[in-house]
Amino acid sequence: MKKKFAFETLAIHAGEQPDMHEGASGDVAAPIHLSTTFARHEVEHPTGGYEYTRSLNPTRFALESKLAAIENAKYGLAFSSGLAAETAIIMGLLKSGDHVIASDDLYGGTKRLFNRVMNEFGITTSYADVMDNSAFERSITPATRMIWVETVSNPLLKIADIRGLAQIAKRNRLILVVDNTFLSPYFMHPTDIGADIVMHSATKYIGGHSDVLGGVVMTNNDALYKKIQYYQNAAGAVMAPFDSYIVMRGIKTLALRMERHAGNAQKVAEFLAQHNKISRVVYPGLASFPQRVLHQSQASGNGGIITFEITGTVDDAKRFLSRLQIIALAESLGGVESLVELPALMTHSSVAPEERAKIGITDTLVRLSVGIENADDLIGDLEQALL
Ligand code: P1T
Repeated sequence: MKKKFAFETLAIHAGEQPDMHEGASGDVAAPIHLSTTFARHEVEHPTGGYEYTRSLNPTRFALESKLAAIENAKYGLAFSSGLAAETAIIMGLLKSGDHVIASDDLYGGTKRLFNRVMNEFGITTSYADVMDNSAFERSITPATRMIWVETVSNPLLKIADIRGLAQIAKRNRLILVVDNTFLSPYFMHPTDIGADIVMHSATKYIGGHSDVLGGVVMTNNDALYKKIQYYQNAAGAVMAPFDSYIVMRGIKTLALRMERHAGNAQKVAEFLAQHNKISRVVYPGLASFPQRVLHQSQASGNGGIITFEITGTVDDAKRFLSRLQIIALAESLGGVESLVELPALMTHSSVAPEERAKIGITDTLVRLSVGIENADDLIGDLEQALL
């Protein structure tokens, strides 16, 4: 499909135009091809290029085409989880002895993958303050091959300067990888402003309904794509056909959902900012957000995640969380339903306590994923739990 169409149109149509050939059924929604293998007339000629679902599956390929279109990129790849996508990028592109510089504030599972798994294979990682580009530059060694950042970061919502980091990456021949899970392709295209690779946990906004696990990778670079695709087939953590269909279905409403997530989050953040039991609110849509200018220079919206500090002790924070009635106390984010969690004891518990303290993940820091329910109902729920 041509790239001239707007995001909303591509999200619905890219990758799945109805098959109108004589004898075809003309499905408007792409069919789910569950077959693991594909018959051929002759040994050397697979029908339509399909051989075996791990290598290529029509439903996954439809999703991968849609992903490329909505990122304005050349290629898309779909994996069985966000961490499977991360593993494919790292293992597909790096080798033992290579070094990665990652931002200090990352999803706990990503840090665990770098520190406890990749480290065992000889791929080492050092961490730099994502708000200081020169810290990345200072960390470069002769072995450095990759820079890895999240925009917006999990859970402290720090903004990585993608254009600045892209220049550093280019000067030093490094691959810049951006995990854009928190904004989704609707609010930002890192590949348009210099990222070599963008990845997402599709389990979050892209899927959008907390009912499918997935990870996606988009790039414009032919060589990087070929290596990651080779690894996808060789190691095998592909997204299943049924899951590919569910993710495609989620993408069709991504624009609508992201508008509502951000609109609700703005109202909830403003409510929290004036509440006397909340000492600090971090949300890119608030005037108090320290990196507002940088954020606005590279993204078109603020997303649906808010982090805030409850006054008092960790027990006060726990009491608040267990009093909520609509907002579920659960890990994950980006679904239609609001979710809340305590990063220090939940999503980031695998990060060492002294490291958490250093980057600012306190025991009373709460992360709220604002869903698309009625904003006043959400504010009412927070208000009664804060009493
Ligand atoms: O859970 P999975 O689909 O494997 O994705 C991992 C991942 C990668 N990147 C970011 C920014 C993420 O937030 C995640 C997963 N995060 C959570 C489960 C969470 O509650 O933060």
